[in-house]
Amino acid sequence: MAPKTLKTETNGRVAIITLNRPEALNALNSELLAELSEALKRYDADEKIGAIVLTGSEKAFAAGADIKEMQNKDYVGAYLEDFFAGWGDVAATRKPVIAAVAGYALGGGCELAMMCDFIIAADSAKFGQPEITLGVIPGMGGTQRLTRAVGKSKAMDLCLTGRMMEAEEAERCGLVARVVPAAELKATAVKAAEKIASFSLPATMMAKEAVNRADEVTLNEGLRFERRLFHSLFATEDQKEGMGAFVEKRKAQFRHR
Ligand code: CO8
Repeated sequence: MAPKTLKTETNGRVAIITLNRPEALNALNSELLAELSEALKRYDADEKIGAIVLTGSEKAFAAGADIKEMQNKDYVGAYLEDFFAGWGDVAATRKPVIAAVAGYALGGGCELAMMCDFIIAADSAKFGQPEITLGVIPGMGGTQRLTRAVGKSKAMDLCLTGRMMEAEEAERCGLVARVVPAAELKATAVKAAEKIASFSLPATMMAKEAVNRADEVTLNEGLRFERRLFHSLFATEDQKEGMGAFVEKRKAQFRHR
C-alpha cells in the first residue's frame, strides 16, 4: 500500500524520501514514523541504493512531534508503549542519510534531522527545540545529539529558551554542514547523495559507522575500531579497484562489494 504521510522516489542509486503531511507542517505522528521506518529499512536492504535523502516541504522539514496526537497521553501509557522508541530505527539506518532541510525543523523535526548523517539546509531553514514552551523537554535526542553537535552552551540556550535559530547560525555552530539557496536545496542534496552512492558501499557504510562511534567510545577505542574497519576494507574488490584506478590514472568503477 502506498504510504500516506510521505513520498518516495529513486534517482539512480539515490533514494529520496519526502515527508508529506502539509496540513500539519509534517508533524511527526505514529503513522509517519511507521511509514518512514518501513521506507528506510527497505532502502537499507536494497543493494541498488547507495544513499538516501530525507526532506520535507519548502515551509517545513517537520514542525515537531504531533502535539495533537501527544496531548492526552499519560505517563504510564507512554512508558508502557515506550512512546517514540521507534525513532531509534531511523537512527539505526546503516546507509548514509542526508537531511535536506527547508523551513521549520523544530522539536522532533530538528531531532529527526540530527538522526541523519549530515544536514544540508536551505537559507530558509529554522532550527529549534521548543518543547520547553509546551511544558516538556526534547524526547528524541534533542538534549543529547544537539549538545554533541553544538556544545553545551548553545544546546542549553536552545533547549531552555525554546528559541529558533536561522540556517546561518546553525551552520556557524556546526549543526549544519552546508547552507544553500532554498531553490537549490533538493538538487544539492541529491548531488551529494549521488557522489556518496558512486563510492564503494562497504566503505561509505563503514565511514558512517566509524564516525558515529566517535560519539560513543574513548579516543583510543575509536581509533582501534577505525583501524580494524580500515584493515577489513582490504578484503573488498572496491579497494583493489579504487587504488588500481588511481595508479592507472583512470576513474574507478566501484562494484560496491
Ligand atoms: N503538531 C501538530 N500539529 C502541528 C504542529 C505540531 N508539532 N505544528 C504545526 N501544526 C499544525 C497546526 O496546528 C496547524 O494546523 P491547523 O491549521 O489545523 O490549526 C498547521 O499545522 C499549520 O500551523 P500554524 O498555523 O501554526 O502555522 P504557522 O506558520 O502560523 O506557525 C510554527 C508555524 C511556528 C511552526 C507553529 O506551527 C508551531 O509553533 N508549531 C509547533 C512547534 C513545536 O512546538 N514543535 C515541538 C513539538 S514537541 C516535540 O517535537 C517533542 C518531540 C519529542 C517527543 C518524544 C517523545 C518520547
